Amino acid sequence: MLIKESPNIASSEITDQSVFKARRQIIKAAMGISVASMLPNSVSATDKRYQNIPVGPYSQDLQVTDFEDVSHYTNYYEFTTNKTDATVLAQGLQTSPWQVKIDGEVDKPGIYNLEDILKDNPLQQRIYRFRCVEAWSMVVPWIGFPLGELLKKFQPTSRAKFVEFTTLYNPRVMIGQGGDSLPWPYREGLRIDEAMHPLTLLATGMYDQELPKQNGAPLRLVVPWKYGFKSIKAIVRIRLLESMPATAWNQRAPGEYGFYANVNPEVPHPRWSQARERMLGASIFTPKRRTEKFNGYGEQVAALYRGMDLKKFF
Ligand SMILES: Nc1nc2c(c(=O)[nH]1)N[C@H]1C(S)=C(S)[C@@H](COP(=O)(O)O)O[C@H]1N2
Ligand SMILES: [Mo]
Repeated sequence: MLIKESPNIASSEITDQSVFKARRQIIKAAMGISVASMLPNSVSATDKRYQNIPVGPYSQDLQVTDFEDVSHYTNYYEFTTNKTDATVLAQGLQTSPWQVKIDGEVDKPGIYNLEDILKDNPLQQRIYRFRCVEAWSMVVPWIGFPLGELLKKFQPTSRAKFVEFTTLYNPRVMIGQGGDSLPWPYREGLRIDEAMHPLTLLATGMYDQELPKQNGAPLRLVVPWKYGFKSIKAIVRIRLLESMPATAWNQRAPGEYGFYANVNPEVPHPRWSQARERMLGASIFTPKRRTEKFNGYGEQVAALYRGMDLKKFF
């Protein structure tokens, strides 16, 4: 049973990716200008563009990965375990209107319209590195706001020690939810100090536009020092808890995916090394990048884990 794609087959993935790109170009050429121009719009570019979004703190001056690579190679098991098919399948998801339930250990629980949440939380752009546990990585200009700012508005109680996030459950549209690749709905969690950390974002966009559906529209988490599976997509519920929540990947394979999941090149995944990463869009001749501890954000976050055995808390 496939649990997660091992980078051992990365070369065939790369081939798939370049074949896919070439195929798209051929399709576009064959269809002529008018229909071809509709193709990228329907699956990647969205109609809502963001303008003049200020650059927020912690944004890094890095060369970003091509939008085409980020939006055509996604992990979205609610639709499929196939990274390129998710691009098309996710288009069936209706992302507006959208509501988010905020409950548990907060003084102001409720069901809030995303529109209203956005009125109170001004957007910023942050360029961050993103590292998947499958040993590929990218650099993405996210648009979003700090999760901590949002949480403060709902006034967590003194018992709030963890935050649980839940993805939409709608197997009629999210056809992968009819299968058992993961326990549904997808759930993730953070410790409260991780959630309040100013690096942690809720994103609504990337590359000056709304998030493409396959990248987690209309609202996803971005935790840049943790493996990508923590960055849950299409969030419908945020619940504050006194005890550590169960998470989908940990339930699926507890020996492989821990709750903390901090990027750590020194701790291999049981089935492959985490020492290096393939950067999306890089040619197959480009050497892999050396993975950094905490994905390069150690200066900001290492103190959160003082006293913990990082070898154990993978
Ligand atoms: N709901 C949900 N969130 C998810 C996933 C998923 O399958 N479902 N995949 C995770 C994994 S494994 C990764 S690496 C990132 C990928 O984000 P991207 O597809 O935008 O690159 O999303 C994460 N969030
Ligand atoms: Mo991932």
